[in-house]
Amino acid sequence: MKYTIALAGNPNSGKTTLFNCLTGSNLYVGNWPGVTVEKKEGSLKNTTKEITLVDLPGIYSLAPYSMDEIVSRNFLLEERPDLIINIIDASNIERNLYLSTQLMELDCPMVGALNMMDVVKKTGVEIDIHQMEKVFGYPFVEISAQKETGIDELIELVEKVLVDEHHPAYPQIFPKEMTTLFTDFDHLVQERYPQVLPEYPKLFRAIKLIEKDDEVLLKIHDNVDLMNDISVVRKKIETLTNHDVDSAIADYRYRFITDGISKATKKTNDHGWQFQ
Ligand code: BGO
Repeated sequence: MKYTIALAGNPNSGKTTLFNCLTGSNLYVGNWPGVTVEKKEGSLKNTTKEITLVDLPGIYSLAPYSMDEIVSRNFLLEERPDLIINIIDASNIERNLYLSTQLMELDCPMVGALNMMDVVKKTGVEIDIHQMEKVFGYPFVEISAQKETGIDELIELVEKVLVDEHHPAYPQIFPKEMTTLFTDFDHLVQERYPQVLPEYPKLFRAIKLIEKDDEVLLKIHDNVDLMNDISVVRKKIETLTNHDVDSAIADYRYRFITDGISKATKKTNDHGWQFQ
């Protein structure tokens, strides 16, 4: 059995360093089709399985604002890798987890590689990876790509998740009322517009339609009835949250992250005292 896995993360999270650790020198470098963005892929080393690792361009979100974001997102949506390794700069964990909340909506198995742990440990911050898994719904491993620590554990975890047929559902990021609006809207789309992006993961499709995502709008631009239905649900979100739709969605993502991080991390100060 051959597997394809994607390495996704923010710029400067240590993605290139990790990619080199995981593949060694056996890599193929080309361009993503139609664009001048570099595409790197290689075979995962230290495994008996046939696993190709595809390095996605570094991105902050799955919004289609840059060519890097479009390339990464199209790969994840169209190629549907067997697993995503989400590299997270753990010294900047909240910001990095913003992308992770969007990756969760793709409904693809995922492993979180908490990088820069050499830096984090020096600051006295401890991360409880079991609690992280409980909160975010996928397993994590602590690594330092630069010091090459935790790499074997990461490969072991990747192998384990790849063969695990039971891929648990990701937790709800949004409050109940918002989630209900998203799922009701998704049902409406499936019923009235079954031809609209049927291959997209449901929650991702609902949110991107509601956000009036540029790439998605290009695909449905002349569907006046759908645009009207989108306006109706946007109004409902604005009434519910008292915010515009984009801020409300981003705000809930950050609240979910902040809440999760407060449960899964603690800081030990120089004198050995612990406080949350
Ligand atoms: C420079 N720990 C530490 N401490 N640093 C790391 C780790 C880690 O686990 N992983 C990566 N880095 P990229 P993207 C640099 O290049 O892999 C460092 O964008 C420097 N360069 O070494 O390039 C890594 O692919 C001069 O740092 O990230 C690199 O995601 C002085 O994080 C940087 C200091 O890694 C980004 C650092 C000339």
